[in-house]
Amino acid sequence: MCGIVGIYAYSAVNQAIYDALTVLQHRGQDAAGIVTEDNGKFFLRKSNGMVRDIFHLKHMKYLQGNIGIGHVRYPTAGSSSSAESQPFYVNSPYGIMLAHNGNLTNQEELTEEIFRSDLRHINTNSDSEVLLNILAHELQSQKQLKPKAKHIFTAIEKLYNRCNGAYAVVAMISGYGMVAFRDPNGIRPLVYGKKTNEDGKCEYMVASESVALDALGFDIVRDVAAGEAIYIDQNGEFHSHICDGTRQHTPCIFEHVYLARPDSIIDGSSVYKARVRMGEYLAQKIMREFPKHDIDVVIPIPESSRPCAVELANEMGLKFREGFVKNRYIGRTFIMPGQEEREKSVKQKLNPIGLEFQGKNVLLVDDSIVRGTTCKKIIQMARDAGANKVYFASAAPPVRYPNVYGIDMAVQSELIAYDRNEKEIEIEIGADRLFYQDLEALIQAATPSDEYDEKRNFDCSVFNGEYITGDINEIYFEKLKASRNDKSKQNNDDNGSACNIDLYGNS
Ligand code: PIN
Repeated sequence: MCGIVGIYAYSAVNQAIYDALTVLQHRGQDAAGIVTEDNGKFFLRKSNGMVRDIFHLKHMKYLQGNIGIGHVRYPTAGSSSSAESQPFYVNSPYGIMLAHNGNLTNQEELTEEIFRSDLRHINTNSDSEVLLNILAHELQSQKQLKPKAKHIFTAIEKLYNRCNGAYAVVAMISGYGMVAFRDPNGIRPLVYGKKTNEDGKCEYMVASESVALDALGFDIVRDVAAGEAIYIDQNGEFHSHICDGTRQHTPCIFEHVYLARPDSIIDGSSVYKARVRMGEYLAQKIMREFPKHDIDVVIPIPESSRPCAVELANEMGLKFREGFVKNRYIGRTFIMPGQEEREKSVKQKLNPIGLEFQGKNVLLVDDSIVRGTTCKKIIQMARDAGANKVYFASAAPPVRYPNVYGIDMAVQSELIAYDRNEKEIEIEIGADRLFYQDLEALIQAATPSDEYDEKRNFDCSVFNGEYITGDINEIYFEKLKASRNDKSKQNNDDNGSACNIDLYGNS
């Protein structure tokens, strides 16, 4: 999972992109980068770490120009080495910089193809470098010294024919403006907006989540459609084109479960509202399955489960209490590479308030259960704090399949729900009783109110194993396993070259 942003303005964009990246920081805390363009030159600063630690005053001064893109990363494919932080650069044609959120599912074939047919060399394990080189090749094959919107859209059409998987992309073409596009299934989110500056000129912003546009004072225009590309040319003219309108729009439902900020609206659906509804539906299920329950109090596991837990308590007529305090200065455990790091940080991250647990039957609510290691520890924490019975509710259904569309979750064997039924999971995590949301209810929760009677399509592959791109098979899973288990990540990290990059030498 990553966050991307692009801004086309008429004054310096460095601060605005920095600010947008801090708003998108929850989408990745592993690395960040900003590139701006001024007078045909790119200015790049990227490194491992949090946004606030990477960009110092000297870097900000260096990032000159009125157009720029930015990226926050959690690694999905390849390693977490800083050499693979984004944006990526290719010098031909024109000079292109690209930032990407998602995952190409045919990266290996494409890397081979790029080398053999396009005579291009890929120097990292990153699928974003592959994507950039395909874009570059398809632009080059238009053979235009001065490309127009139609040439850019044709290149993206060809890219869609070659690239499978999930990708929300923002790119800058030196001297020719900014491009953004979303994969034909629109799996990863992308939204754009505009604002009029003091001189009456229209400035544009594109980002992974609408909250970044809100924070920067841009009016949201709409989500980029599945298979659509938008292009703001060198004169500030806006162009858009559906480059592939043939496929089903299936946005990732996990954005609503946990990834996105609650104050974002994705494809017309409020993330906050979806989480509230998850609480409502989960409460109804608990009341159906456990009519004579003895729950005293509902306690959220902060942060993302809170709207769900509040509504769940409300619907069941139960007390809602804050039983855990979260140390907000520690990163999200889910997006921390390495099991050891994740486990260690649970204790440092959450501390129980004893009096909310002593002698009570508590219902803990979390957004999801993935590996189950964190929730097992939290249940034990509740018992140690004096709880009588500990019930557990997950706002999402059991996660049984790996994510191949840009969320670096876990390999299948590391998922607690892999080859376990709900009773076995309940025993494994040590809960007195476990409740999971039904998938139908989750889909309904994430469907915007005005489409409430229709069925919206989502990518629910982690819950139902249905991969919309149609190219996922056992061989793919085997390769994923090799690249994704914690051990191989550790090796990759160790081998990653240290690399703080300022494109023109200003380290
Ligand atoms: C909470 C995010 N959320 C917490 C991610 C833990 C699964 N985990 C998914 C629960 S927050 S486990 O948004 O960072 O606050 O099931 O793998 O143990």
